[in-house]
Amino acid sequence: MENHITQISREDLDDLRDAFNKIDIDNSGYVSDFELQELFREASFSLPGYKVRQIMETFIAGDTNKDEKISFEEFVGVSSD
Ligand SMILES: [Ca+2]
Ligand SMILES: [Ca+2]
Repeated sequence: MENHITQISREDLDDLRDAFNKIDIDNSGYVSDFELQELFREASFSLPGYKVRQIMETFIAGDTNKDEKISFEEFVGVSSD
């Protein structure tokens, strides 16, 4: 688990960092509730409801330290499954 992040290539990590920064609207370094809701609102235009719920559940499960926000490390864990 500690080494999780190093198994991802440098390029993938840059892509993930870009994606994370887009979701992290207020640049707090965490994706919090309202930012996730914003993401899912946008996703629901192009994805069916069950798919959006699936992603939401993945994100909620990815909050491994249960502080109700997703750090970049947690985001990488979710995205590389
Ligand atoms: Ca944020
Ligand atoms: Ca967390």
